[in-house]
Amino acid sequence: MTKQWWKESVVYQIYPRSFNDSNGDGIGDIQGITSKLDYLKELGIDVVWLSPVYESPNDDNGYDISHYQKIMNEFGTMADWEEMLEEMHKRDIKLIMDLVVNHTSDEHPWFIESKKSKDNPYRDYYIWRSPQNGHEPNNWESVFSGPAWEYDEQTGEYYLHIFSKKQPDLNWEHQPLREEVYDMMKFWLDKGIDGFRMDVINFISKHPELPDGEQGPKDTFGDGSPYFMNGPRIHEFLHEMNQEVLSNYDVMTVGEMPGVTPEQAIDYTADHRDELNMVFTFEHMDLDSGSGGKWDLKPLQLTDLKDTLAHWQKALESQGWNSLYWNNHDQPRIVSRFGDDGAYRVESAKMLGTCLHMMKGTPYIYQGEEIGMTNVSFASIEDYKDIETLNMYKDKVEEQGQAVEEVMKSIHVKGRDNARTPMQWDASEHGGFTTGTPWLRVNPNYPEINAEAALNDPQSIFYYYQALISLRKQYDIIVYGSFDLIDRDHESLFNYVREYQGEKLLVLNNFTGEEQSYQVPEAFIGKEASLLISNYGHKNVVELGDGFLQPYEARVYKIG
Ligand code: TEU
Ligand code: CA
Repeated sequence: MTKQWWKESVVYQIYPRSFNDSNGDGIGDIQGITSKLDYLKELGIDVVWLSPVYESPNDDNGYDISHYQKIMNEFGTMADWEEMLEEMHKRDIKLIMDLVVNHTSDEHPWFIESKKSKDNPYRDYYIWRSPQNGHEPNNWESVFSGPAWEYDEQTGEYYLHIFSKKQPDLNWEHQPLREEVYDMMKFWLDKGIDGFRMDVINFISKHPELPDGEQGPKDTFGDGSPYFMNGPRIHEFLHEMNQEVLSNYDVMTVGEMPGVTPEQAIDYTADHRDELNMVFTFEHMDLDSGSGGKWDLKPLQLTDLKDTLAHWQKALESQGWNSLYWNNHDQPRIVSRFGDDGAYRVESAKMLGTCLHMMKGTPYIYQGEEIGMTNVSFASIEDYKDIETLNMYKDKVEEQGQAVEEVMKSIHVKGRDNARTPMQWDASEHGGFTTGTPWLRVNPNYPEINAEAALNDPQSIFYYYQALISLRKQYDIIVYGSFDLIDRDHESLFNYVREYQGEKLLVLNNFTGEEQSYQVPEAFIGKEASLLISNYGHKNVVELGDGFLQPYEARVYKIG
């Protein structure tokens, strides 16, 4: 088996619409990415995960694809894409593309054909059902509010859309559809890409009867997720994809899997399963949501975060592989969410980076995380663009009559546009992202928080992330060492130990703005330790003993 290079890699996610605009139309583009590859090389990342750049009407900013093998006009041309890939590979940066095959856009030619008639050859590429008592075939809710079914007058049937009504779900039970997906994957792999991130890939197998979900007496909809996540043929489909396509290339794959558990993740990622290399879990991203879902705000309990991440570390310690992330284009900015985007923004961003990057698994950095970009709080819903947010606002404020202030508070804390405000390159207008009018307003803190300022500050979060990445290259214990949580009950510290071939790491993270005392584990007391990294710049060699951590302080000691 070829070396599993993705176990030693650090991945950087680019959301192309918001990364860098090269032609002044206010929309990020591929040439804009190519012009920033030296910046990424300086950071030290190994792989870029590029969110979708395929043709799309942008109902969900490219996650609604109308042609899988054409580049979206706003982003540039196939020649631009080929040049970007060549320039990445010249810099020894690999590229994984976003594979969105649970659904297409309703403007995809397959769907345009499928809805023409019940006996159209493409009918079974999608999931159509007859009305039930004149209503939707079941009680499922869309992730983007409202029913998960849309009625089509022409053929008198409903089609399923777990996401927006412009994102009809593909029918993976239909083998010709699966073959078309595999051909498309080979098209991109034969162009030289190095793998795929797979969008909600554990949704492609649904319960064949599509039964009603559990519905409380006050609920408008039922919970369909047990029937559209991790369905009965999911492993068969992923193994078929692996055998038909992936196993013929030296690539990495990561499956985005809402609702997946660590135990299920073993079946998706263990080597002998020949399915995927790793998965994105959502468990740690749901810990600050109440029973009403993501918009129902709940303070994070650090012990919950420790239990969740430690569970994933232990479950996949000897089989399968973890992906490690705090941020992506769907999640609010971590320094605002689990850190402090005020007085301790820099310290807490560095601490959060330490806590994640010293764990076992492949770390993912989302654009702007490396300079400590924060959430945004636009006053008016008019300033927000994300379909998930706009649909929720319409549903809660306009249809349910909820208070605007309350709904706007949830949007400020959890809205996906927090991650999609344009990358802040410098202190010039619009943060140097565009010379035009940005498609989404830039965070007003760009004069203080931007890449140029970071590159000119030796103490910046950028150089701290650069150091974390280079430590992973230097010490196999970080990549391959065991993981053991310590001080589990401590409400403020997230401390853990790594061990490998006689070496040990002691990783200390203060998740609060107060000074905290800590006790050194038995095995470390009195031992001479080198300080690999600290966000308060301490001295290098110490004799370990109990001590104190400053607000949001992180330290990594190595013994042996
Ligand atoms: O996200 C899947 C998904 O479930 C997310 O929508 C997540 O639950 C929600 O955004 C949390 O707020 C993937 C893509 O990452 C997302 O951008 C797409 O909108 C979605 O699938 C549909 O393709
Ligand atoms: Ca542009």
